[in-house]
Amino acid sequence: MSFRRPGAAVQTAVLILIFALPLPSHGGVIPLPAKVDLGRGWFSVDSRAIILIPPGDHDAEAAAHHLDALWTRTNGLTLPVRSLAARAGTPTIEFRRRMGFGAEAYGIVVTQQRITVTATSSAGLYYGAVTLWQLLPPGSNTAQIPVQIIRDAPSLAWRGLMLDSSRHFQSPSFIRSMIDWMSWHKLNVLHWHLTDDQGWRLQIRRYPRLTTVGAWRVEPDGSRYGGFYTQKEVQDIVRFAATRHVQIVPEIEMPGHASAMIAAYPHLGSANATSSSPAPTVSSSWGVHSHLLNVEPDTFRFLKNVLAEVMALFPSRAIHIGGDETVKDEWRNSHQVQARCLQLKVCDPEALQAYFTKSIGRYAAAHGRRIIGWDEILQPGLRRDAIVMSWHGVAGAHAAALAGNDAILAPWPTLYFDNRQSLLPTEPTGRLQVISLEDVYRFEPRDASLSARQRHHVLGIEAALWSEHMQTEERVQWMALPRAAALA
Ligand code: TNX
Repeated sequence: MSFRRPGAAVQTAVLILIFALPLPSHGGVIPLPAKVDLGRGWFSVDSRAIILIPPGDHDAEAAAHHLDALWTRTNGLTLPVRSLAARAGTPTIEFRRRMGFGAEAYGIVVTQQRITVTATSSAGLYYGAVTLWQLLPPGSNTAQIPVQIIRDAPSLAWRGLMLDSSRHFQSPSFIRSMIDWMSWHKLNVLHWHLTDDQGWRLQIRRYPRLTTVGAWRVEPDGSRYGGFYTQKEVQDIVRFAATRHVQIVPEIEMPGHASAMIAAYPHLGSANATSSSPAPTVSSSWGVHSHLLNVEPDTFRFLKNVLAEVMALFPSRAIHIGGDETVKDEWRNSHQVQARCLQLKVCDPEALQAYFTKSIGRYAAAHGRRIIGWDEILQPGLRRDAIVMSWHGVAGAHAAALAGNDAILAPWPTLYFDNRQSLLPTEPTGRLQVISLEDVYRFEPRDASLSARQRHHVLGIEAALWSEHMQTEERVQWMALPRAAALA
């Protein structure tokens, strides 16, 4: 698939936002650092400056080269990266490692002679570099950064964006560019929605039909639409994301939103074997579909084999198993499912979903992972290590926190970036509701009604790019920015 890198457009969006918003003395950094103390005077950056790193510190070296690459791109400024101090009087930008900073925290001290970026972790050094990049106004290769002291650490650990690659497919190079600009905003989780009714997008070696069949649909005009990521492509993306301190959390939807999986392997479905309704195909329409996986031991074996390959590809501790919008009619009407429920003594369809979640959760835990699901998984008996992603507003997250489960706020409509941003005619077609930049910026993730301990269970926030109405990569980017900056 041919593809034009959207780098320039994103960069422009980031820069317009940084320099056009009349915010207080933040130095142009998004997100606003936790603490900025401005002093007097300036550090002049020009081509005589050097970047100094501790000898043999690969994380500092990576952060330094990243800063250099960004300044080269936006300012035409390329500085030497060295591990030996230069002659007295050489303007120096130093990366330094020191204990005592939090997991993603860093400090920057700007004096007239020297800039020092200090952190304990690799992510902290990286975020220090990103902040420093943004402190220099773009466009010129000689510029001044005000004397100041910055102390920064994120207030939430999970700062996510969800990308739906099922309804529409995006190229690996687009995914990489998205990871890049996410990291410039210090967003750190890409939740990758890889399977749904309209397409299965991840190569699974053991079950090739998932992609030979499940990745392709016939559109209403008769054309074939689809695509998938090979394991090699995924490995490359995961490796790239690690260099940007972005964790990729894969989502494999079950037991609903599974038409593509069932189209590829019909024995996984629950449609009544004797019914005249045809087996599901990979869907070419939107909305909630009725097809559910069945609850046979064979189906769980299949899912576990799939998850084994997923876990081998994605080091993320959290694995998303969907769980949303499971209309239970097929389960109620299927002889096979009913027979199995009698054996299991779980005949209430809601309880059957809880059984489903429990089986998969146990498997994930046995492999050192924890499941995440949409808030429908919050049912009696949910494992304590399961994470609840609240999309029915924030209620699901609060219920989860009260129950002692970790939770993520991903509420419709505010963090649903498939909603349009304005009523301007330049807005794409799609959802009618308007969620503006300001609406997103004003979203308040802290709920005063939760106790400190309950609040501790709210890991963070996530915005969703559901792609039914985002046919192209440019459209995904349009819908994501600048609202992702407000999210950050
Ligand atoms: C609901 S939110 C869904 C998605 C759709 C989205 C927008 C959620 C967990 N499920 O399948 O894409 O609405 O239409």
